[in-house]
Amino acid sequence: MTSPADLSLVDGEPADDQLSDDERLFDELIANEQRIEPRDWMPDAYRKTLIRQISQHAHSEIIGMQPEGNWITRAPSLKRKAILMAKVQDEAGHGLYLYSAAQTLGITRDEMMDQLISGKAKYSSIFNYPTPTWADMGAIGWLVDGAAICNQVPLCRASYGPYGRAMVRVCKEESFHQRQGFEILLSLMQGTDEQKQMAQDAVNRWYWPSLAMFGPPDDQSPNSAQSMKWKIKRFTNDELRQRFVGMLVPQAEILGVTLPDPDLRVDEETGQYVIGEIDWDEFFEVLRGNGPCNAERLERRRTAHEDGAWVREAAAEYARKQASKTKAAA
Ligand code: BYC
Repeated sequence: MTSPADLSLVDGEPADDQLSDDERLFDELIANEQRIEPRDWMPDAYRKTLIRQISQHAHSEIIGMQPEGNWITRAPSLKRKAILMAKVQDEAGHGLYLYSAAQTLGITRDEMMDQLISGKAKYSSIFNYPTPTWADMGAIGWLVDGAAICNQVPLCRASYGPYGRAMVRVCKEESFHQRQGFEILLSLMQGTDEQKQMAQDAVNRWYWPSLAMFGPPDDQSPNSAQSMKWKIKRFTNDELRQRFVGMLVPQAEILGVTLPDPDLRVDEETGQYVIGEIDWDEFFEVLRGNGPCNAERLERRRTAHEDGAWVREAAAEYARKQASKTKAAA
């Protein structure tokens, strides 16, 4: 039998007079561009979506340290080494803010770490590609951090307070990262023919994966519509991808590199860039764990986690002793 509650469902949403006070307040805060804070009531699905997105984002930062970490010992000068080390440390910091933001939603750091090292959690597809040359450091900074900025600047306005606030600092640092990548490529493009070729080759390898980084096309993005209603996401995956290409084209001209898309053109009617076909089969294969470096990245993370066990034990023991000293003094 159909209940009165079912009858009042319009497009799957309860009628206004059936919302609880909590739900009404939540909806009002979202509608008025105000922030949801950790102690506020929120729908379970909102909480779950945020835990999913923020923890995946944190994992991406942590796994994302590896492709560049690969070049710290081989950077071409002391200055380049110092800059690269600072950048990789920034990524670690981003991971930590984001794990802390996710913890405010009720998941523990240990649970998130287990999800990552057991291979259950997703992290950005982009970090499953190799970095065989120094020019990859330039291409990652320019393309991957560039894509990250495009995606993350709107996240500074995410409706969940701790996530939006974490993004403000992250974005400032990402913009330094993007410039350092651009500058590496610019130096190579002003160098020998071999260096120019190395830069172009890195751009050729990172360009398409960086476009795929924005996520599946809108008609295959199951989470976008709801996340936009909740004002977690402010733009769709395709909108951000489009914006990114628009940002790259003039920069590629300054660099003197070619974007490896023969179909790239501006649509005269809309003024928008039209891009060639992204290889979505490759993207979904990487998500299934079958990218060129998925196994290596997870194995490295697992080893680092095991090697760090003594630090966690020592910190926990220290905290335990401090707590018992404080208790004894009270
Ligand atoms: N890779 O419905 P959709 C950095 C998944 S690190 C893997 O569109 P949503 C940096 C998606 O999770 C910055 N998985 O999802 C670090 C979903 O699966 P589940 C990384 C992807 O959430 C070091 C399914 O596909 N940035 O900058 O609405 C060095 C369907 O997708 C990907 C972030 O994490 C992908 N690329 O939108 C240098 C940004 N794309 O969970 C640089 C924060 C999609 O349903 N995240 N999937 O099983 C977001 O903005 C959104 O989560 C996404 C996806 C746009 C990525």
